[in-house]
Amino acid sequence: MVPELLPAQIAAYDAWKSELRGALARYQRWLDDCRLSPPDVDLRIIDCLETLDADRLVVAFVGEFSRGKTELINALFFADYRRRLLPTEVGRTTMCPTELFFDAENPEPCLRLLPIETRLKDTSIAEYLRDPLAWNTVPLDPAHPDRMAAALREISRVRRATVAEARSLGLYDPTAHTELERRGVPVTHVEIPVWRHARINFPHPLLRRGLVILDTPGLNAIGTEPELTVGLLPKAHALVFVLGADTGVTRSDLELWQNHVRTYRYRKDGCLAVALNKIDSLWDELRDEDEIAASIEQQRRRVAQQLGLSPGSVFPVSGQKALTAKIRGDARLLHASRLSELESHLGARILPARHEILQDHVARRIDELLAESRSTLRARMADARREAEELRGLRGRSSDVVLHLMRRNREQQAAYLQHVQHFNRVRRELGDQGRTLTALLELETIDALIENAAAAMKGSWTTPGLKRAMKSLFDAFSERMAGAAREAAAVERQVARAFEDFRARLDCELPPPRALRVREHLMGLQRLYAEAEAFRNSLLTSMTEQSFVIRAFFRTLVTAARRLWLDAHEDTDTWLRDALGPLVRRLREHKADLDERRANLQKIQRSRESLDARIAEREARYLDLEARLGELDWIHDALHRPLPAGAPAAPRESAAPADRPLPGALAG
Ligand SMILES: Nc1nc2c(ncn2[C@@H]2O[C@H](COP(=O)(O)OP(=O)(O)OP(=O)(O)O)[C@@H](O)[C@H]2O)c(=O)[nH]1
Ligand SMILES: [Mg+2]
Repeated sequence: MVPELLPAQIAAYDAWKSELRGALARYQRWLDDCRLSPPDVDLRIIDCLETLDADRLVVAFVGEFSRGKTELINALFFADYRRRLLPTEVGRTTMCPTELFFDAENPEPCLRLLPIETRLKDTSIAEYLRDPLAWNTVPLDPAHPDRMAAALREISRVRRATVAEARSLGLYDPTAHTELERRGVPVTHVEIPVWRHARINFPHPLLRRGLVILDTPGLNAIGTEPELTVGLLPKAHALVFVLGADTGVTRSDLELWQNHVRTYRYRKDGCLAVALNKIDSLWDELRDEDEIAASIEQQRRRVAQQLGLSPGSVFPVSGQKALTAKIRGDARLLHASRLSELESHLGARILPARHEILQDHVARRIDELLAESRSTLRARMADARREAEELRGLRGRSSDVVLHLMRRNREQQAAYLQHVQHFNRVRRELGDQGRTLTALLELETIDALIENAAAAMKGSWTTPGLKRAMKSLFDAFSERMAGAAREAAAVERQVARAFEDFRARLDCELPPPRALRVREHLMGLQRLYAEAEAFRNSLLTSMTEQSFVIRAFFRTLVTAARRLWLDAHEDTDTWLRDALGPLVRRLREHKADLDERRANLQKIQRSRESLDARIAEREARYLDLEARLGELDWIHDALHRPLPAGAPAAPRESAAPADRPLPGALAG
């Protein structure tokens, strides 16, 4: 069997995610053992575990029709079925955007198809996802690839429609018929796709590991389905733009590149590759290998120049020969197909980037918790040490000293009551400022803005009018979110001051306050805005039914912006609820420590024998806490571990102390 590069790398990435899951589970146990898991901490860990489970690696294929996108997908990912799984043919084949994935919660293999007529309704594809009845479902049988391939032919289905119907669906392109009309041939009917969107769910090993493949139809159809340009393509972690070596860069290839692909280059978390497919069309038995290689190289340079890229981003390949080679186990043909160059580029670019993003997301959120756990433990250690020292000082001293310590304890208890009063004041002030902040993020005000914009759009059927309405809506969004970000910064400063104050009052370590994420949401909104901008500009060149497209696009964008708003509101609410949590918890521990010390002093006053036992118990507690602190380092390291090299799965760096018994029970 010929080696499979990308699958091995995806497996290594998946193994790394399992390790991360293990470290999180271990932290959960650690928190339970130390009686240190307030509900919001548990929620945050669960949220990180969900992020890991939901993590997908989305690879999208874009290009004009018949360049070989689907054939490349067959060769890169599904050659193990030993046949052509997805339909490919001369001419237009993939008639609607097609997603391939595995959903562990609904594991029944099936093909689900959304009828094209749904374009007439005001419902987005994202909303249709929640409505299973809107889709036609065809069961699939992965045990019989032949039957499965036959069922998947449905993706290519087309039907005849009147021009009026095509127009109402936003699928009529008058430029396609100018020639006929010029000759006086009336166009009454056109061919349209039967389906608007296809979702293929089946348990292929790669899809099980979180790979999602997005195949798109060619012929600029991509511009007529706004959910592709706003929803699906920007979410892809890798975008493969497919060209044909037999056709070179045609005008329509260039249009597609300029309108929908080019901007993807500037994304720091994405990988863009250009596949110059069908290089076998340049193979020629009358020429020697060097000559063929030189002409492929020449084509590659020309393509790179036309797209304004370096030649290194263009990958000459033959999807069809690669598929044949993999099916037949022909290593020479596979080598000649040059598939592995494209594969290793994708693997080397997407997986480390994905690793970094996920690690950043999970590790950063858990690092905040780890910092809090660490400072809680250090504060507990300081308490234990302070008491042990105090008690050691009692050895051989008169009972006056005990009385003196008890007096001091009383003073500290009185000071504690003052701390609590001060804390309540701080909490009230934060509550007031927090309400101002959440009011700025209220969804109702956003919905009112949306309604106004929708009314303005209904009133203006011209494309510039629609575009203006969209722009002013997004300007209003950004302005409001920027106001919220300013307010958030003020609230954060208030909390930081309170922490500083309590650090001095209690003479103890406190974690740094957690960060509020409104600025991130503002950035998310700005990204959405930039996508809208690019989309508006791209429409200047396209001749499809513009108002239809813009309205659909508007719906998609508005849904995304509302989601962002909702997230910002929810995040802020959660943050406000627990911003002072570390202070409450420290105050509680401080009080418990004072009470325990008073009880100890009373016992010692009654019987001096208990003194040594107390001291020993405090010292043991200190050592126990120290061991637990060490465990946090292991958890931290596991969360920050680099991505293991590709296959074969890298050996584990160090044995997890999970195998070691935990230190003895601790009274928290
Ligand atoms: N010679 C040659 N033909 C290829 C190659 N890759 C694909 N083809 C053929 O080109 C035709 C189109 O391939 P598809 O994979 O259907 O192309 P597509 O880009 O998915 O096209 P649409 O689905 O219509 O957008 C089919 O007949 C394929 O067999 C290749 O590397 N070499
Ligand atoms: Mg196709």
